[in-house]
Amino acid sequence: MSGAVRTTCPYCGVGCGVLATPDGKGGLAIKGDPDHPANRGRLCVKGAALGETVDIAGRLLAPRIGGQDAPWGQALDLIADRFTDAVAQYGPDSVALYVSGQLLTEDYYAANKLMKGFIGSANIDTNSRLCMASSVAGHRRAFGTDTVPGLYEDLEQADLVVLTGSNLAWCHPVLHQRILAAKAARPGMKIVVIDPRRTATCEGADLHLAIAPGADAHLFNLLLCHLFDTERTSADFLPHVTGFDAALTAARAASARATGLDPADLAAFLDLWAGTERTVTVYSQGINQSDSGTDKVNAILNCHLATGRIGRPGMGPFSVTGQPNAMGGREVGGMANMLACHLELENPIHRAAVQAFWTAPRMADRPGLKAVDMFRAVEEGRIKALWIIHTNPAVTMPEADRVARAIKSCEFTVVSEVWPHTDTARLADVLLPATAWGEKDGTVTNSERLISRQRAALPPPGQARPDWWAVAQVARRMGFQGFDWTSAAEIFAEHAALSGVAGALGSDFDISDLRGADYDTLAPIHWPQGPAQQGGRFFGTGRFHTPDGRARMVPVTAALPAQEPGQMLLNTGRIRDQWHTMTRTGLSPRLSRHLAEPYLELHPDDAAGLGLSTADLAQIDSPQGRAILRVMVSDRVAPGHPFAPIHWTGQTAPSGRIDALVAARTDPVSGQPASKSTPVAITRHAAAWHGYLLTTQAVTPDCAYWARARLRGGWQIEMAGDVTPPNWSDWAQELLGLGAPSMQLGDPLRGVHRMAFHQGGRLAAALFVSPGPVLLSRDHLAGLLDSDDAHPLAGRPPADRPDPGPTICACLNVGRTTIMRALAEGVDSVEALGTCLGAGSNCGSCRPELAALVAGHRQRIAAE
Ligand SMILES: Nc1nc2c(c(=O)[nH]1)N[C@H]1C(S)=C(S)[C@@H](COP(=O)(O)OP(=O)(O)OC[C@H]3O[C@@H](n4cnc5c(=O)[nH]c(N)nc54)[C@H](O)[C@@H]3O)O[C@H]1N2
Ligand SMILES: Nc1nc2c(c(=O)[nH]1)N[C@H]1C(S)=C(S)[C@@H](COP(=O)(O)OP(=O)(O)OC[C@H]3O[C@@H](n4cnc5c(=O)[nH]c(N)nc54)[C@H](O)[C@@H]3O)O[C@H]1N2
Ligand code: SF4
Ligand SMILES: [Mo]
Repeated sequence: MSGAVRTTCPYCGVGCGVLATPDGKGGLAIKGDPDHPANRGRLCVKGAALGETVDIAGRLLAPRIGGQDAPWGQALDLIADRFTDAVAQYGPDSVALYVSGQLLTEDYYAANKLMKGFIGSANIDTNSRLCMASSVAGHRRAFGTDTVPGLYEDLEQADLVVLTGSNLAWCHPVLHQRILAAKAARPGMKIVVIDPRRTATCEGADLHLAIAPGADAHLFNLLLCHLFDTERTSADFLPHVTGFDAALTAARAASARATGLDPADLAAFLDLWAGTERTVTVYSQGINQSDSGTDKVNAILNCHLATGRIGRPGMGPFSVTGQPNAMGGREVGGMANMLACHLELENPIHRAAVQAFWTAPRMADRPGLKAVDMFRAVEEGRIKALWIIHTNPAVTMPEADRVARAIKSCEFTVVSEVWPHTDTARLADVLLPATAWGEKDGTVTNSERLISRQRAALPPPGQARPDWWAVAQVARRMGFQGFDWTSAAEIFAEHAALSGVAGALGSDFDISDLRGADYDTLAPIHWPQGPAQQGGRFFGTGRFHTPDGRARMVPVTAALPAQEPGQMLLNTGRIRDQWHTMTRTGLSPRLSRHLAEPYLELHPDDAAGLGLSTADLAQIDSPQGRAILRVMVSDRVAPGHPFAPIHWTGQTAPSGRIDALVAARTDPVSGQPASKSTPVAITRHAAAWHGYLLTTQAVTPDCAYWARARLRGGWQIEMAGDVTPPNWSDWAQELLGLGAPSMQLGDPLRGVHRMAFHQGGRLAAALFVSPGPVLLSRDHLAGLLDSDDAHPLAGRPPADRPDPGPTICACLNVGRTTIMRALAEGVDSVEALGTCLGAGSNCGSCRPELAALVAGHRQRIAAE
């Protein structure tokens, strides 16, 4: 492929290599990089759709002060003045940076250096606090350092892969596909999924343990006892470990009943784990996002340490990172309780070394505010100037309404963004336009410590500048030396050099061999790359970064989330085709088809008790706030433990903002919020009317509930209101700014109205209103804007064009009904569906869902 730029996907921590080829018109053709070790050419549906997200229409293209475009110089001077004034008047701790695991390492390095070495406060925290903090804290307690010991190939070499609190099939799809491919090649390999929900990851697994919410420490403590009782602990490795007896004593208090598991399943799991030397335990947010997340991490690490299953091929604990550069952020020390290069903020020798390297005037010498505390300090007026870079906390922080109010009330807020209208950007005093993926240069580190380059394939639009550049400019204007870099390459070289200083002090993070590497051509490479070690695994030899060189087992008192009898605990998480607040994936029509509306997945028993059915609207209340969500009744969730995705915002569905409900309850060690178990009350939201609107313009209706999703040719908006407008045609005309409807149909007495609006012979809008949920096929309606259907108000497809049903395969646009029809006609495997329909044959992200449909069909046939 000529002209292809070799770069890295900006979404999840798998860190897939991407070949991006400019089409000369501002667009990019996207392919997986066959030479990248993380993905070998594969991409999931989000990565494959990257080309649909690079359009610059609507981008923030110039700095704005108070909503008005302003020159960069003026914006930077203002920021430097306000930060300098606050520090002079109220001290260094009166300012704060809130940054992101999506920053490139170079951006992150610059921000951390400014704050910790020059402003002299550690008030820099990151959305990784909501994400990886419990893993980081657990690693540090056990290993003395925040180190992921293993490599992705361990997941392929293992005989047992345990996935707990991880929906890998949707959240790390390419890594999940690598595991499934390894199992297909070696069917003896076993996969166990531990999750209160039956997720897509359970397809292809040998065992699903639908654990009681929050009971993982009980389970892993039971496992530790079982390992001891069956003499599976490692006599060779235990001399490298301290704390075994105390950990075992604490583990004895664990309760099998608390896990909620069937005793036979529990026993099968304990025996399988105990009897399989090559075991990898993968975990993510179902473990981390808990008010005892750090303990849960250590309960897992304890089992691997007790058996010595760590740092050798095919075995080890494996915390998968969520964001593309969550790991890079940990390397630069971008959290409020870290220094740089895995050095410790509280260690005077470490501080002095970094200070000397930076020639820093004023080093922070104690931890700064962690995310939740930081926004509390903002609320209380203790933070006078706040700079938010590459994250959307008004949506994604727990107690999001409160956080949004706090940001709004802050005396001076800067937001670095690519869009001007995100929920957070709207609250800023100064907006700085950042270059986006596709336009910027730097490095990211994935979950297996693999450093890859992101390379620009497109020119920066307007006045957009890299995030590191804005930080360096502000630093210089504050009078600081050491920020005169002219490229990301120079920052990387400085970071690599500092890591050599750290390595000499015993840090595991040493990439000093890369100091002189050719940045432009740098191929993906595992850290460490220093005199002590080049790549590979950690801890296999039993040497750890603790004072005595031994790993520490931690006594864990297993807890359960607080819950009143009968109270529902709301679980939250991700869906397959959207990334966080959808500011990028939401631009792609095909990514918007899989699940186009915020929803509440509710067990049939709960739904029956509440009198709710699929497609109804539910109101969810917690002491923090309220949401209204579409009900999806499903036995994939457990009774009392409904699930809602996190992706909707004030821009896409104002009443679907899940973090408005979530309490800022945090883990005492890591400060990470518990986002998976919020006590809530659920009731029916009895709307007076429901509507479905197709429109070529992104209009904003004024009603109790709406949710907007991108379609080919425009948008769809689901709506519901408490007050019925006196005249629907007038209502629609006002909302759409269009003339009279070109077609009308309906039964006004029954509250059913349908109307279409044409412009230049094309359908410009169509509205469907009914007193209850609009039960017409979305997959038919959603295609109308893009079609020449002469009867758009019929609400069903013409006889010669069968309705495809809800989208399953977003790449080739294959719907559920089409798939079910093929199954009925005798197609009987995922592979065969790929051959005859194309479904699942491109990125493969939908293969778990296809497998579920095939399995369901086989069961029905067997039962007949
Ligand atoms: N499609 C997509 N992929 C993404 C992202 C995205 O936004 N969209 N974001 C990325 C980021 S930043 C992150 S951090 C990762 C997150 O990746 P994951 O951690 O895999 O994703 P989540 O959906 O947050 O939660 C994982 C699972 O934890 C389960 N869970 C809840 N409570 C418990 C419990 O008590 N015990 C156990 N064992 N499980 C529990 C939930 O039911 C859920 O299925 O995904 C990354 N990848
Ligand atoms: N209830 C609940 N809440 C959660 C979670 C959960 O599971 N449940 N998960 C938590 C986790 S793990 C995470 S990681 C967070 C994620 O939460 P956030 O980080 O807040 O979500 P994003 O949508 O990724 O925000 C990134 C922002 O950066 C902007 N952006 C894109 N590119 C650039 C760029 O190059 N430069 C700059 N300056 N800006 C850019 C995007 O437009 C977007 O507004 O959410 C957390 N919140
Ligand atoms: S698995 Fe998908 S989202 Fe994650 S890095 Fe690869 S292509 Fe990007
Ligand atoms: Mo995350």
